[in-house]
This record gives sequence, structure tokens and C-alpha cells, in this order.
Amino acid sequence: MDGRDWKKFLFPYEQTAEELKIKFKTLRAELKNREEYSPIEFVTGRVKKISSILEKAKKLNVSMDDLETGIEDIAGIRIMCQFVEDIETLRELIHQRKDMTVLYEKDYVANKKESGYRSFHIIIEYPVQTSLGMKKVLAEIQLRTLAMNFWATIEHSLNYKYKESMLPDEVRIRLSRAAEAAYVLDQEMSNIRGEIVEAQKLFEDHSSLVTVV
Ligand code: 0O2
Repeated sequence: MDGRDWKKFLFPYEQTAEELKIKFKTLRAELKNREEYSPIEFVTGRVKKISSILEKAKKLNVSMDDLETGIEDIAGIRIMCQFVEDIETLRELIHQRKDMTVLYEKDYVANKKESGYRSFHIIIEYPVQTSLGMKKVLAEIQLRTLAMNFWATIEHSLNYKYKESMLPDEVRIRLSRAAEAAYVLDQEMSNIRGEIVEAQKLFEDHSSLVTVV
């Protein structure tokens, strides 16, 4: 270890991930409560593991004194949505917010990564209120459809399994085909979006009637 008090260092990032999760979960609940369409399906969040922070710092050549500015995803949340169009809606909502500032974006939806990975990343600056006063921390918001998330979760676990060694060719080729299939799935769902949203609305109305009775 490098003598750093990691617990103290990571605390504002934990607070940031928690607060961001709550804010977007609340946004979903509020929209549902008003019987409006929610571009948010579910939200997850995490603080990067110390080993991942160190690995990324090494990869990006970031010194130990510059972790706060050099590693932008120490705190991160993921917002999953049903349709690709929801990503743009969420993007606009995030830009409009006064409690966070968008620094820049990485569009891996329009420009998928070589691995086949697709998601929209937004790097924000978030003012977190600590016992020592306000501290601005960097955080990453990943926006993805359910299909993109399915693919990324599977690919992440396969890469974890094979770690240093290369993915076997067959697995790599199948993963690439699966990425294509997820892309087509998103397109097909977008084509019948209106129909799906209407059906879900009817279903929710019916379910709430059943619950009341
Ligand atoms: P953790 O701690 O496990 O969540 P990179 O070169 O990927 O490190 P890049 O391209 O600048 O960095 O991406 P960025 O915006 O820093 O985001 C990195 C995070 O995006 C990753 O976190 C993943 O959550 C996700 N990601 C990026 N590329 C891929 C990919 O090819 N497959 C999958 N499944 N996820 C990806 P970490 O690094 O996994 O950190």
C-alpha cells in the first residue's frame, strides 16, 4: 500500500455515488407517480475498487497525487433504459440539472468500442457536501439500454474470467455477434416503441386497479 488513507479518500466518492443513485431513482418514482413515461428503468452505482483505481492510474500514467482529477470514474452510476431514444432524453435532463455540471461526454452508442461495447458516458462535476465543507468530485454517469447492459455485463464477466490471457477466438467471435444482435434488438424495439409504451401504460393502469380492489 502507498500509505494513503483510502477510507478517507473514498468517502466523498461513496457519498456521491449514493446521492446520484437516490436522485435518479427519485426522478423515476416521481415520473411514475405523475403517470408519465420514465426514461429510467433502473439505476445502479458503485465506487471503483482500489485495485481498479491503481490499475487505471498505471494505464493512464496518472500519478498518485492526481487521482482526483486523473481518474474520472472513481464514483459512477449506471442508468438503464428501455429504448435507445431514452438515452438522449436522459442526456438532456442531465444537462438541464443545476446540481451537477457536465464536463464532457463519450458516445460509445454512435461509436461502439472495438470490443462491441455500447453506452453513453457523461463525465460530471458534482458538489458533495462533506463535514469539512463542499467538495467538487468527478463522477461518471453511464446511460445504456437493457440490451446494451445485458451484453456489457456478460462481456465484463468473461473478461474477468480470462483476465490477462486473451479471450478464446470462438468466444470473441460469438461476443461480437451477440453485440450485433443486441444492436438489432434495440432497433427493433425502437420501431415498435409507441406500441410497447401504450401497452405498458394499459398494464400499469390495470395492475393499480387490481391492487386497489
Ligand atoms: P469498474 O471499476 O470495473 O467499473 P477504459 O479504457 O475502458 O478503462 P474509457 O474507454 O475511457 O476507459 O472508458 P471510461 O469512460 O473511462 O469507462 C470505463 C468504464 O466503462 C468501465 O469501467 C466499464 O464500466 C465501461 N466499459 C468501457 N469499455 C468497456 C468494454 O469494452 N466492456 C465492458 N463490459 N465495459 C466497458 P471499468 O474499467 O470496468 O471499471
